[in-house]
Amino acid sequence: NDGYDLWLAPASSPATDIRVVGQSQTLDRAAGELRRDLAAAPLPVVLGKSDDPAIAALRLPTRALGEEGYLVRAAMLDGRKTLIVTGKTDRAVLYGAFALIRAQKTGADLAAIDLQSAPKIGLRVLNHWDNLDGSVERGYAGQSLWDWWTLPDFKDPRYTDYARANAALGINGIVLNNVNAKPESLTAPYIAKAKALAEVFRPWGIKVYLSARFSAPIEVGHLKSADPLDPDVQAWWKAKSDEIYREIPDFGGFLVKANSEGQPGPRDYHRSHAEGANMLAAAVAPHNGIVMWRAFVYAETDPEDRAKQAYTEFKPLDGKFADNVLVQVKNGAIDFQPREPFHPLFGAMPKTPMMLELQITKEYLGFATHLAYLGTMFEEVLEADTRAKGKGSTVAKVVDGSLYRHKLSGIAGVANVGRDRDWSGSTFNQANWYAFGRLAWDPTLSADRIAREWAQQTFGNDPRVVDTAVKMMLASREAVVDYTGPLGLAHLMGTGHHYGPGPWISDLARPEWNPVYYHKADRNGIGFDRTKTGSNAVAQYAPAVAKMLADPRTTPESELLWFHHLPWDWKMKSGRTLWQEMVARYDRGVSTVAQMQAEWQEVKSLVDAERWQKTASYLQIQHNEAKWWRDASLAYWMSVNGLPLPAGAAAPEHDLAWYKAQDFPLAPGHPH
Ligand code: BDP
Repeated sequence: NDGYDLWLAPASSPATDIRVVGQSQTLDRAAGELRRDLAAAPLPVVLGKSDDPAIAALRLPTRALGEEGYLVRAAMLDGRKTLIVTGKTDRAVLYGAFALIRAQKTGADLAAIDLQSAPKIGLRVLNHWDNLDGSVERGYAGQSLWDWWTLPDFKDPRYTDYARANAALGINGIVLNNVNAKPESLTAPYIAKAKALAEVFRPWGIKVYLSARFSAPIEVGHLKSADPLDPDVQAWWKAKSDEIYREIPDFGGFLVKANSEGQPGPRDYHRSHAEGANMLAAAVAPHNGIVMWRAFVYAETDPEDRAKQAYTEFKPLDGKFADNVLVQVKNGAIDFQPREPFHPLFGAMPKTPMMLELQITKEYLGFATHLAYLGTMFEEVLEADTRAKGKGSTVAKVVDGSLYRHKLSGIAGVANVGRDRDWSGSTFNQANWYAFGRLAWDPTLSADRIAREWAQQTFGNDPRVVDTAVKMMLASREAVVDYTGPLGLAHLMGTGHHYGPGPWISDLARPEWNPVYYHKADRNGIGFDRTKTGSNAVAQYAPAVAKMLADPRTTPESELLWFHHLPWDWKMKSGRTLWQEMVARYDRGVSTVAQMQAEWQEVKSLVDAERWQKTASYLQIQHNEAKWWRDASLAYWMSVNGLPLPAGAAAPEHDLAWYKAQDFPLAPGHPH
């Protein structure tokens, strides 16, 4: 088993009595999925839209389901007990079909089944950071899935399998190209390629979107400027949007990275992000398109603390964005670190729909090889309480639009797929794509439950395998936090590739690119003071949160050094000093990986050889590298604090100079 099937493993003896009422490509696809993946069922299955006369006559309670919600339940049809899969639209029926398959694969009794679910978030989107040259920025699963060379003429069957895998989770949008966008993606030949992909995806309920380069009017349109207030520029974007919609009538809209890490944007013309976004929004509005405008900026507005910059720039723009704009915000204020506190913009812009951007690809969590299940990390941010409107104002409620009653709501995941046979570079990485999709549909699902249902669909229902996989998954992300940066430390990795330890790095051009800027360790202590005596970033949070974070004794220890600079002998809740606790966490990280290895060994005879062996080899790599992280980090901290290791702790294998000399010249997914 090479993992190609993902969560779509075909049934060995599939159900045959499956009937569609009504007619559409999507309904046909839904029936096809059931005929392939649903194992022999005790009841016949009928699928169709709720307004089809045959189904309407059953008077099922479908009214509250909205456009995309489904209902799966047994009813008497033509005198036979029948499983009905229905919803208002054919998309909803498709989601119902996948839900039925999932329920069966995870052990539900079909005779008693009663499923009813509607997505809480409207836009459930994958962001591909795929380049036109076939590489994928921060991609660790091979080349881009999109073969730009043979598109639009050849539609690789893999595109269809990709759409199926996404539709099974309820993902309904795909941004095709990197946020660091090339202007060529907006030219006619590339629009034709996007159109070909849109045609594959459409029956699966998936829209395509494009990342737009803000300066395209200059590069593609040969205008002198890209100033959003310039009528010629506005006219160019309007014409360009009309051109795209002529080819792709259900085109979703644009994603934009502007004035960030060298990308052009409205600030180049002294215009605000809102003015930039609104110009694009006006161009797509007549076609019901939207703009997802990223808040990942760290201009020199506030060089003292990068974590404050997006808030400083965007918060004053609340209320200034057009109705069809969403501001897309990363989960944390720096950049997809193994752990970050939730971004202070969540809850802080009540008049603006806020889209959450999560990274599924593991740029900072060990690329493809390290096992790190991100369901727990996604859950942590979604459950975080912004306190913006009192207790229970979770990030999930900001994102799903319920807290401030927005019509538009969205969530984005930076995809981890490529042309590897197993799509995601490792079996367990597939779980991160799965978890993103499931949480996008329902952000209140638990990471534990998602891990379990993924494992059941991936490895089959043997509880020994499922329990083991789930146990490994639930411990895995915390292990990465422990061995790379415990207690709220972050951004300690090597330059450029972001792989491996580099806490000593201090020579990069911009201060906020250097690990030393983030940990601020010296002889006396460690950590970034973000309280009143420091950058006062805590003041960007709602008062109740700010108050809690202002005091190291009420700050969660997992975020301690993110918010506070503390002496090495600071007393922790465990009774240990800060330094002792740090060492203990590094050790715990390494030993958790060893534990995962031992657990995986136990199920060797129960998992197919190919997937077992690849996972075992990757766990070995992870163990070696966890040790590398631990040893290099401790060697460095000791060179700074001059403290001995606590009794019983193993000395680093090499001296600091050795770790500093480790070179890492070639890394996948690193832009050259
Ligand atoms: C960082 C990546 C960089 C991306 C950037 C972004 O290192 O490659 O371009 O995020 O999100 O995490 O724009």
